[in-house]
Amino acid sequence: MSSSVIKVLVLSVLLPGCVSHLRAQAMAPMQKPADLSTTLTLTVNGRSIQLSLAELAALPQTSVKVHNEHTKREETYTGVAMIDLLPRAGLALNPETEQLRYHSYVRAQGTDRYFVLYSVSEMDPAHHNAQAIVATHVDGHDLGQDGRLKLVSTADTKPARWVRNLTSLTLTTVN
Ligand SMILES: Nc1nc2c(c(=O)[nH]1)N[C@H]1C(S)=C(S)[C@@H](COP(=O)(O)O)O[C@H]1N2
Ligand SMILES: [Mo]
Repeated sequence: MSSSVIKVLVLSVLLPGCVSHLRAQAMAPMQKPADLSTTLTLTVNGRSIQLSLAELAALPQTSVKVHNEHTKREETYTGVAMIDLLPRAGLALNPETEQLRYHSYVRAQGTDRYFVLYSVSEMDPAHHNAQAIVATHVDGHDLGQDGRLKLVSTADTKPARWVRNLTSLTLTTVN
């Protein structure tokens, strides 16, 4: 047998294996668990504070009942309302800041850098028929695989703006 025929034979045996191996890797990437969020960095127009889990637990707690469209289950999340966190970073909720709040949005990011946006108005039950909370518990227990902190909101029809392992909330005012 010529060497080129042998090469073709060897390749025809090896290649399909390599290709199917690569395809399997592409279809089922190794799921490394996300880093746990253990503090929340809250930034309002450049001014940052850090809140530990203990500090969050000491703040007034809010519970929301939501339908999880993925699990098709009703879930009750408990934690701190996002709107209640803003005064802690220097943004008082008073008539003087009302216009500024209408012009502001919050970028909520997880440890895996997944992020979503909320306008401040839609996290304020005084303006919008919904709540957005930084949850630490679901149905009376910790959040399990979702981490220590999870952003959950009540008005969305899909959980895409719920952020697991929430690590930062960054408010920006648009001029
Ligand atoms: N940190 C983080 N949160 C995330 C995501 C993500 O990739 N990272 N995906 C979002 C999307 S697109 C959806 S649909 C839901 C999925 O949540 P589940 O896998 O718990 O159903 O989580 C959201 N929160
Ligand atoms: Mo999603």
